[in-house]
Amino acid sequence: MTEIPDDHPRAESLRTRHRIEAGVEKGITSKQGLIAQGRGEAYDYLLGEETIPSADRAERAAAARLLLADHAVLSVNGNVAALVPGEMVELADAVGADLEVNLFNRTEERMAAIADHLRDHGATDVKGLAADARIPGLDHERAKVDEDGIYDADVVLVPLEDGDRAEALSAMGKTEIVVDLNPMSRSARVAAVPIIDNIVRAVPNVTKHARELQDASREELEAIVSEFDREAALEQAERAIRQGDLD
Ligand code: PTJ
Repeated sequence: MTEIPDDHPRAESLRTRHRIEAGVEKGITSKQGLIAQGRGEAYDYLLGEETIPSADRAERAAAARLLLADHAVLSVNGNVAALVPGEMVELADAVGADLEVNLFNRTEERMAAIADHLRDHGATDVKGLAADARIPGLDHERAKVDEDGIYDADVVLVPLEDGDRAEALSAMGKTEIVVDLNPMSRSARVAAVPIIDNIVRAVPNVTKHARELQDASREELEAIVSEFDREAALEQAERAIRQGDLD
């Protein structure tokens, strides 16, 4: 693998690509995950590869929402496991959430490889392998969830999937926090808190906000959640993408 010099203008983006490639080689990420990353990269390029102010507000609202949850679950797919395994474990610890593997291209081998990978990064309990409950109204593999995990959760973090699971979870009455660089994706559009940012920046920033809010009262957390304007967040991201200058 070619060494990427730190002063390369696209160093971060190239390193992220390599992490996805390594995920495919390890049997963690699906080949479709390479395509998904390419799609995400294009939006990120137009966003200036930075966390725009509306995304930072969404990340703070997400931290508050996770801290308020009775039972929060962070869903992990093959791209998330390749890009931010340790960061997801840290976020789960910071907000007292469970981690659950949930795959579109589900195989027992990939499920086990991702669970092991998360444990190698410090996770103690990884859900998703029991698959003893189903999300109603979905007829593909993403419907398979753990009864004491996503099925029971009141708040679910759903990163990187443009799909119908987000709609089905919302129909179950769950509060969804979505991380997706595409503000027009269906998942971002149904989310209570859509985070339009690269997952590699978003997850550590949600954790940072959660640590800052650790001692905040319920009222303060509720105020942060209710002041967050999801429509404005989607609109501001779309405007940044459409009008961004490419200097
Ligand atoms: O691991 P599996 O089997 O569950 O499959 C996972 C993928 C990602 C392959 C599957 O969910 C998929 O095909 O997703 P889509 O439909 O391509 O949607 C992925 C969404 O995530 C797109 O809207 C991308 O813009 C967005 N995205 C891709 N990379 C990133 C991202 N958003 C944030 N950060 C990224 N790094």
